[in-house]
Amino acid sequence: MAVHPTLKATFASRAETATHPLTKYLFKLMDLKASNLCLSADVATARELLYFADKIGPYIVVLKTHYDMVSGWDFHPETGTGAKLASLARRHGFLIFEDRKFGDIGNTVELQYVSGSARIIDWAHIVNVNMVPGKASVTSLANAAARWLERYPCEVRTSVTVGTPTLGHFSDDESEDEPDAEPERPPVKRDNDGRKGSIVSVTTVTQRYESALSPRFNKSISEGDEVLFPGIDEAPLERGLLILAQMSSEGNFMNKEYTQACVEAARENKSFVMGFISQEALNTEPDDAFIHMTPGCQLPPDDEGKNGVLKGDGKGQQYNTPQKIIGISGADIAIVGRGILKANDPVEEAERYRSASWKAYTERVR
Ligand code: 5BU
Repeated sequence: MAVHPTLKATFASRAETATHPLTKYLFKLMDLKASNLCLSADVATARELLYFADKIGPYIVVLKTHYDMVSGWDFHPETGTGAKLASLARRHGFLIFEDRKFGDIGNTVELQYVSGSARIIDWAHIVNVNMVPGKASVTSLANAAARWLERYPCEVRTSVTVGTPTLGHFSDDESEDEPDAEPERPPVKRDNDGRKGSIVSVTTVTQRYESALSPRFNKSISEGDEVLFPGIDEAPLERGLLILAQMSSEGNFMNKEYTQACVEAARENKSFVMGFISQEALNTEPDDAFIHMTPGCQLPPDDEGKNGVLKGDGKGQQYNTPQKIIGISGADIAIVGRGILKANDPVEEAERYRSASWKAYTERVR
């Protein structure tokens, strides 16, 4: 079979032709940072997650999270863990990919994506879907992201209070909608003639529009706001999806038909789907320009056996080298977790993985 043109194209040229704004941005980032490495930040605490995001940030283009394995995750939309990660992402130039593997009916995945405590869509540029429930899970996530983006310039915040009104409820002063403002004295309502009236109980629904410049959108954490990597702009607001087309685990049930259905769903939703989590490149039609990220990646300690298959983790995970994943199977980004996190010097190891993955890419496109 003829080699697909994306396998020989540089990341810079793929940035030029990409139609998805986030894919375009990611290819630019890869070219600029000379990195096609994703850190899978599978750590137990939010403190470690932020530590690794900061230390390894300069070497990667994507930081992959599993927010539900992290204890101490702070869900505060403005100052919490997601907001802090988003700030580090801007500072070091990487995208956040929450490996949530949504896998339910459309209505449920939409809600899991945009609401709940985590509000994943607010801080994760990229998420992925396990397409077992069918194509509707993809279109529903796409619709949810489109609605989120439409509302982005002005978010309506609704607060409902039930009970005895406070002084603020009778005030004309707009600033009274400070949520935490304490009443100075007990509420007393006066009739038109100035006599004291009875204290009433009311339900108040307050809606206010919050500007896109609000800290909710992660722009107010000042310590992380400086851009350290020259030439990197703010990431576009558009969100992106990766379809889980193939898995790295031994004996998984994702067969050829399933993988092909994933490719079809991607082609049908190009404005939202950036590409795949897969074990090989899946671009086959001339128009296909999807990005591929591959987990199950480790390097032998001494760089030997580059093309060989490595020992698994004893829990079903199988590993291949960056050379095999990028150079032979045609993926674009290697996803590495424990290979970096468990090393004696994770920063040095991240550089070793970056360098090996980049070398495999440059040799592929040569
Ligand atoms: P490791 O420590 O490099 O084995 O971590 C791999 C990560 O990638 C981990 O977070 C997995 O949940 C994730 N992963 C995977 O290993 N294989 C897959 O097919 C998919 C995700 Br999809």
